[in-house]
Amino acid sequence: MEISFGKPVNDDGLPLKEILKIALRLDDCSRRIHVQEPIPLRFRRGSIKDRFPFIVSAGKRRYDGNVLVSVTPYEEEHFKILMNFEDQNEIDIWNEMGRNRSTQLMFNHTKTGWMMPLFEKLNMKPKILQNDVQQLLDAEESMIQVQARSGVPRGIQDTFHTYDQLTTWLKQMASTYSTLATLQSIGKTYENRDIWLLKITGTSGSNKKKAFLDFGIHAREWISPATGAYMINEFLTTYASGGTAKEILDSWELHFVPILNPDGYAYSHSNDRMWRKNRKPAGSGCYGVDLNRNFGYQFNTGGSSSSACSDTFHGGSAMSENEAKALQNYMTGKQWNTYLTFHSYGQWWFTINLFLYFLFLFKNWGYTKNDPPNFALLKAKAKIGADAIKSVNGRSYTIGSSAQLLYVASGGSEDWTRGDLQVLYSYCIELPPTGGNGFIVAASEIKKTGYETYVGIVAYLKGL
Ligand code: 0X9
Ligand code: ZN
Repeated sequence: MEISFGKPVNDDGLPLKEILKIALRLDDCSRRIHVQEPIPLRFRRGSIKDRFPFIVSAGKRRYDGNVLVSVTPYEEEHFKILMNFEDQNEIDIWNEMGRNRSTQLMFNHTKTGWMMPLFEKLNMKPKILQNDVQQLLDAEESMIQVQARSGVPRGIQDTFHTYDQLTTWLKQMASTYSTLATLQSIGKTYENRDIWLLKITGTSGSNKKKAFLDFGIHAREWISPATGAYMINEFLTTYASGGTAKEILDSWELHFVPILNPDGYAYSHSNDRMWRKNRKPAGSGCYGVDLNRNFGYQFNTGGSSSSACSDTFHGGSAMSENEAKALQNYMTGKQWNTYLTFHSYGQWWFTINLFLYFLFLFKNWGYTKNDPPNFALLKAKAKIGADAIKSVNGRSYTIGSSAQLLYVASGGSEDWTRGDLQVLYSYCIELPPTGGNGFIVAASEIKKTGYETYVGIVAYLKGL
């Protein structure tokens, strides 16, 4: 990598050389495993609001003047720069990074003066996609408000609902369809919310297979719980008329957790639309553990952070979080035929990443030729689902291991269900879109994504 160091370009007058030193921390090539020392305070960037969001919790956090930028990392240093910027809360990485793939980042426009030239110098092809993320959030908020005021009774598929609304709806569904559905709380969050599990199965059939499906492990990925609710609704309301729902429910028990991260989800509605983690105090005045880095298989072996303020903070120890423990308590000791965890965004159907440990041993960061065990079989089963999804609206999913396709990330739930619970068909599905406005999607997406995903999952289950 050749970089020429020019005059100071950032708004604090730090020379580019200094910025790069902080960004790269090349001596700390294991940053995603252990961050040895905290970043010195004087190098920490962002406003007080950025660093201590709890101080301004009275209103919703605003993203005025935040730009959404795409960059394309293609070598190890690029990933390190992005991950270190994220650790220092300089940027918010919206979707997973992948070599030679465009990654979307959000940061305050006051940083564009040094950030954009830096990315240019590194040939990462920076491009501003949105000048003001707050405008997207305002549009989303007014869409929800308009629907709330319209007086038209809103179905579960018409808008994005809060945790409380979804709770009420789940209770109603469990009572309306009491022969098919059972609602239970599988644990309490730090803020004492219930983690709901709705078990759905038909009134006929025996020796049923078991599927576990969870949604909303990451708070801001709103299309995920909405898709979960769509599927629950579809199965329950169409069972009586026979056909697909009956065929599936008479041979399967479907165990749905529609919101695996209730505190984070509630917070993303009330305080900060861009919140990702849960809400347990994490230390250093920061909140939240990335639940998808907290699971206990190959915990903390790459792609997660030990910094409490990071969006990928893995937590104090494996399975330290109530949400992960709730899943563990419920799932352990039962025989599962498949585990599916739904995120957004990117249109990926990820298999497990069980070879991460070897990546760690050989410091072969991010990429490997090794395949997870049974890779061909896993991809073949995923393809049945992905093909069915595509048949509905033409949207394609890419199938493969996320560490091979994109970048390492350890402590994910699907690696744990495969590694610890031996659930062979464990997958992580990243719902639409592929890019665009990322987490901020139109309410009409709920029906579109919901239906195609329902069709895909039905086909996938039939194929198992
Ligand atoms: O980074 C994640 O946790 C997931 N992507 S997201 O943008 N929704 O946050 C991908 C997880 C893939 N699975 C594992 N790496 N285990
Ligand atoms: Zn996610």
